[in-house]
Amino acid sequence: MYSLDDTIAAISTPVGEGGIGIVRLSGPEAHRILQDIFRRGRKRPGTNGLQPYRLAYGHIVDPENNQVLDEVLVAYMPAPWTYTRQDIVEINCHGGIVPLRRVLELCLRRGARLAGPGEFTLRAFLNGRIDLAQAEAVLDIVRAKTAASLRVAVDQLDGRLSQEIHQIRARMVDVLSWLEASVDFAEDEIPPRDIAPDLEETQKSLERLLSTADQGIVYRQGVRTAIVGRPNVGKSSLLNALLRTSRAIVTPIPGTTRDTLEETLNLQGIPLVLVDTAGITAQTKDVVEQLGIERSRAALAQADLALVVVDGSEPLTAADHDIATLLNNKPGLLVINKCDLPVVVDVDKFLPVLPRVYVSALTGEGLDTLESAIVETVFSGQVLASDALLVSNPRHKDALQRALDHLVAARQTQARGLPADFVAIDLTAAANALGEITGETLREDLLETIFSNFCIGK
Ligand SMILES: Nc1nc2c(ncn2[C@@H]2O[C@H](COP(=O)(O)OP(=O)(O)O)[C@@H](O)[C@H]2O)c(=O)[nH]1
Ligand SMILES: [Mg+2]
Repeated sequence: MYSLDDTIAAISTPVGEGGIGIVRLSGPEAHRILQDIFRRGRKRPGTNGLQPYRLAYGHIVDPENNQVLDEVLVAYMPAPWTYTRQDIVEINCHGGIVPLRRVLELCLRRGARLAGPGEFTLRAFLNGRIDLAQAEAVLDIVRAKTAASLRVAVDQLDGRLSQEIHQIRARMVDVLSWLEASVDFAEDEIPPRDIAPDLEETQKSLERLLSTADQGIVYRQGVRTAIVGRPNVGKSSLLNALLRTSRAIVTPIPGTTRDTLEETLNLQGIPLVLVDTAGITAQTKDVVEQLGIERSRAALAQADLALVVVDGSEPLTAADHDIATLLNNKPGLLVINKCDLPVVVDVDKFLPVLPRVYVSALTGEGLDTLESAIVETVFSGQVLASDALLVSNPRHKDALQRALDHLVAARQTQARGLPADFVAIDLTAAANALGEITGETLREDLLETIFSNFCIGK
């Protein structure tokens, strides 16, 4: 898959009907293939007079039977100033499935190979235009759910994270080269150096980056939030109130919601994936409702956060307590709904103890407080400045954590006065872990997993 010598082709726009759709080619044969299939008006066959980086109008024609496949605009972008640093051709077709497929098939018949998932971006990485963290940012930009998620991803594509990682790693490598010299040469041959401050400051830098990861990951991945509670407490009403739409069906009849329902809410930049669930009760004989309850339990198990809704106008019931036991230490908020009515519920009896918020899904009272309470819980009370560099990818967090562990080990080894080669072993491991983030330390299996998440054509 990682050969750079063949020419790859793919439909780079989403499949479906649209104004335009783009077939993209990258590789040494891209221009020749374009020459085979492009007609620039009747008098000027082929790509004659085609200017690089300019759109040109014409038709895609099958040279075997002279059949016109589509009326197009094409751009020819010669290496190295392109996305992949190879020759790139983009063919802007009409955005229907059939014209795009036929143009793509023609490119394949003329010698291109269908691109694998993310292969254009992979080539950009392998040709050194972007590093691994930047390649991952491309996918994050495509998938960004809120302006805040987009900001974090654009920062990463810009290389802010990579630079920081690169600097920390360069300092480690610098210490390493001194350590290795001190093993190889006699004491009077190399200048003495106290590496303790280097190690200490490197540790601080790693810890600082790591401390941003939880917030960054929230912006990138969102927070799955299950709205749970017994029937008729107002779960669906709460979902609608938070979304400010009437997305879920609300009735006074218990058991209205039979299936889980998902909607994403932008909560101060956090993509909050709200999951409305069927009311959990022990007694129902209705098969459909019973299945719904199974799904509710599953939704709760998969959620990052639970909004446990109780009816403030009624005493707690056995079903409320059942739900409490399902929580299982999951972060949660106790939402006391219907506070427009006289509050009679005794929430002190609700265990575990959760932060409480009084709301009325009917009047909207308390919704602001609920939203702030959610942000507070998600970020454990500490929100970083909006321009802070955030680590947003769990893979990066994991690599940073391993780098930190090895670095701490290196410091301990050094503090115990063990020989330089022992310190060097730990420090090498730390530098390697860090290098995995940018791809400076290359692992083939990593490339597989990262790029398999991309769509074809990216
Ligand atoms: N007074 C009052 N009634 C509410 C409130 N929220 C929901 N309800 C009513 O409670 C009933 C059940 O609401 P629903 O959202 O379907 O509850 P669910 O079964 O938990 O999803 C409906 O008649 C709603 O109009 C509220 O805040 N105040
Ligand atoms: Mg409901």
